[in-house]
Amino acid sequence: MKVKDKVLKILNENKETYLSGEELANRIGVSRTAVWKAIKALNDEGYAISAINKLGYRMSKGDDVISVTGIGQYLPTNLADTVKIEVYKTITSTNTVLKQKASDDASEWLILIAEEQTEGRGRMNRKFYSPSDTGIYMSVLLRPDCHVTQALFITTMTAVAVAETLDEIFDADTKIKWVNDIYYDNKKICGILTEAAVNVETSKLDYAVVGIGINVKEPKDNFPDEIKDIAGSMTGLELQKDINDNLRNRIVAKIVEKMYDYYKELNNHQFMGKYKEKSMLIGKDVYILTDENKENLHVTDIDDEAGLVVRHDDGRVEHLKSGEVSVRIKE
Ligand code: BT5
Repeated sequence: MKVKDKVLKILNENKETYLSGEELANRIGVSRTAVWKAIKALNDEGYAISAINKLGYRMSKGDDVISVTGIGQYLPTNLADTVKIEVYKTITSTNTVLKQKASDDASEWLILIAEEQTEGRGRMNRKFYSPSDTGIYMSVLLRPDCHVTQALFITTMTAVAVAETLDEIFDADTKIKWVNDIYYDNKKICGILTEAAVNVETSKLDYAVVGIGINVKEPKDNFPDEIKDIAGSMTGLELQKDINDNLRNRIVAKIVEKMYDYYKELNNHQFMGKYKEKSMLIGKDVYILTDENKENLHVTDIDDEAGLVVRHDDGRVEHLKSGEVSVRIKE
């Protein structure tokens, strides 16, 4: 562990308490200058560590800055050597930048995370609103040995990992809306965008970049008008349950841990059982967004290819493919 990590750990364990530079130095076994440098580096990462002459250093309760060090403290030790994380204060789009790094031969499990995106994207170049300090915008680089037709399962395994993480941390019951959205309290709180490069000779994936955008807290300026009716956040729950401390670092670490586990099931899709259990659509009446007549379709299942199985009013059964259609629940 680096000095910086050790300082952060001790301050985290002693929130609201001043610890002198000398005490920190003695506990870690380094010089006071090394402690001072570590504090400076942490402040540069965005931690608000207060320093008062004669009293020392203190971390306030409720600190929630995304940082490599902060995430590292919650990642299982077996992942420490595999996962490489980079955190940015602001970025165009973690997916865009990671795709560039992937083309430049970056290794699997490189993860980019940003506090803010200026060009956050959804599918088909739709905008993903990514304001600073309240969300998590992250992209994970994977290099699975799988056929391009299996790429959709990267999205579904990620949806399960994110939904379960939020459920565990917030003690909530989130729902997965086929195929790439996560809802809480009937509002979209997360979207997933998987982009892949294919080797044309083998039809296998060269890489996949999985982008995850989560509205953890309500944006400071609220959601823009065009999405205010559909977008939501986990706001309130973190305060109610007093879990704001390191909240986003914990969420990121748990998502990565779960993704790592589900990734082992990428070829046998075992996680699809959980995907179905958390489905928001199974059992509901929906219509296809582009259908002017809004024909009533009853969702009966999600099939082995992650298609949505729907029954028309005349009894006909159809398997809808994601990417081709978007559906809405009938009110
Ligand atoms: C998505 O697309 O929801 C995928 C979003 C993926 C975002 C992540 S963030 C990290 C990485 N870097 C990126 O640039 N992207 C990924 P889609 O299903 O097409 O939904 C887009 C629609 O969601 C928009 O047209 C809006 O209606 C709505 N929307 C936009 N911003 C939102 C937000 N913050 N929360 C909820 N809904 C939003």
